[in-house]
Amino acid sequence: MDTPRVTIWGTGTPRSFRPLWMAEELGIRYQHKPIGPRTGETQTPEYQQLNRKQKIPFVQDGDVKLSESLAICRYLRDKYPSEQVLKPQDLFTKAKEDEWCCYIYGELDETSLYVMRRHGDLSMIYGESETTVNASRAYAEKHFEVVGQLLEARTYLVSDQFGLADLFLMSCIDWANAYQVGLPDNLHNYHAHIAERPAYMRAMKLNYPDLFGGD
Ligand SMILES: N[C@@H](CCC(=O)N[C@@H](CS)C(=O)NCC(=O)O)C(=O)O
Repeated sequence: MDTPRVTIWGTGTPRSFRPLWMAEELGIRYQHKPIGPRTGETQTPEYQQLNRKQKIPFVQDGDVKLSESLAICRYLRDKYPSEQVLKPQDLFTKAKEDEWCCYIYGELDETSLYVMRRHGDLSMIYGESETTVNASRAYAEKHFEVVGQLLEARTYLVSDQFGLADLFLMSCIDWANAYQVGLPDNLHNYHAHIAERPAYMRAMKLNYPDLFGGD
């Protein structure tokens, strides 16, 4: 079989999980390069040629080279659409999806969970601060409440189909569970329902092989 056109770099983090899950949902043929953060693999001259930011995830599709998990997932979804994943068609649905993705990425990922990571797990680099970790946990809980309230009346975040915003929220719920962030009950139910998707489990095994016996 010929080499797949799409290559996805990255493993082991909620950010690297997202493109893998999206690719699995869409049924794309791709090559996975499971390089991890802070292993030296993002600092090699070859990788820096691809991504000056020295970060994962990263995707190459022919001439297209992309970093940023949200940009990558949206690109893959739009380039290789599948009935498995919502592809908003009208301006309103596009705007609502954008709103939820920005909120989840900005408030849950970057402002809360990653700050907890920086001053918890990565405190040898960024400095230890229990105060910051606790304040970020409280901030995350406040914003998970908002999402939980919306999901009391619906199955998916946008429209009536699994989509990009759900994929991002799911990755943040996994992350929150690992960090003992308190979540509303209905978010646990939402998570359990979506986690039944076969593509989610395939991507989990690829991204967190150590949790699944290395297969
Ligand atoms: N905003 C980026 C964040 C990417 C990012 O920070 N990746 C981390 C792992 S979660 C990384 O590659 N760190 C490597 C390093 O800092 O050496 C995204 O969503 O893709």
